[in-house]
Amino acid sequence: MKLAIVGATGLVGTELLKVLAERQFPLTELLPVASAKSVGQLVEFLGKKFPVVSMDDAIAARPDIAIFSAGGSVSKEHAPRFAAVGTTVIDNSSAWRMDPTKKLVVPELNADTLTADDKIIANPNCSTIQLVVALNELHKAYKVQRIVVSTYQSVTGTGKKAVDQLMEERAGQTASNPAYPHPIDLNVLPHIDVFEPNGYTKEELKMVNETKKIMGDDNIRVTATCVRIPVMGGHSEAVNVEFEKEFDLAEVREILARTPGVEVVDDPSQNQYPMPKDSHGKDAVLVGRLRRDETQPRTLNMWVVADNLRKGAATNAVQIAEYLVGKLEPVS
Ligand code: 11C
Repeated sequence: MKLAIVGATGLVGTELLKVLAERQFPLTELLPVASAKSVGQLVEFLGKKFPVVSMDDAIAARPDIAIFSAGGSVSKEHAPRFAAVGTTVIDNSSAWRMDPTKKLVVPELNADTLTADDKIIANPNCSTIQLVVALNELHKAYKVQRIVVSTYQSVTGTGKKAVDQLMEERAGQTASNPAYPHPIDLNVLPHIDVFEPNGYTKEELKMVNETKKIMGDDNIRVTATCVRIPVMGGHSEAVNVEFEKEFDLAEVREILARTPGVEVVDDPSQNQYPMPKDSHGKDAVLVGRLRRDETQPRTLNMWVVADNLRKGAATNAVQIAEYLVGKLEPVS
């Protein structure tokens, strides 16, 4: 596989290189792509140095797969250019997710819908991915009717500028180039992405719409409040989920214990529950604090944590690429 990484020098791009190396992805050639000012800079992969190339040079090289993590406008402009030369694009931005002609893929749920004709494949938002991985097998058993989710999201979801803001504020300085409209250290911002006319943020609407698309059920009702917290890596979610069928809590634990991509961490007697610091570098979605919502029937409360740069972005994209290995015709 000849592979291009668009946005190779960003936080997700760097994590992508780590995940590809760890999982021994069958690479024959690596084409790191970044903005014009980074062209020629060297990117290290498995002990070797690879020069960053321009978008045009990467397209001319006709890679088999291009993984994009460079924002929506870059994807909108350049993903179709890769697709036109036969490259399969796996896109981490929100550009194509709700396009009805594009698949929105979390491999544990729906990789089997992919065909060699899918030339632009959308990778969901990080906070959606961990939610649907946790709910997938429970949905099969009890059918999800309604989800109320509140998120506690790490600054790494915003990118390097936000990481710098947090670190500068923590060092007692005023951030030189802040990512947020308010301080983030010692603070909590109920504001992720831009506000829409209905009062929700785009991040909240992503959780609503992407969840229904990935789970293949428009009848699932989802409402979300997305919040940024001063945490360095790992998104957390308080999830209240109402099912159509009655459930048994012990059975819920058993189902989660065998759900692909999930690790149950739930022993309150030992203060064991998922925490973002324990998710770092892991691909699993950690689930705990399992308990009934005692205010209404057939409703479960749980706490879901994942490394947003891994399963929320890089690992999910690499899993999609792995699924495609052996299924794509070589491009050149
Ligand atoms: C965050 N979830 O934590 C966002 C980052 O639509 O891919 C990813 C944004 C997206 O800020």
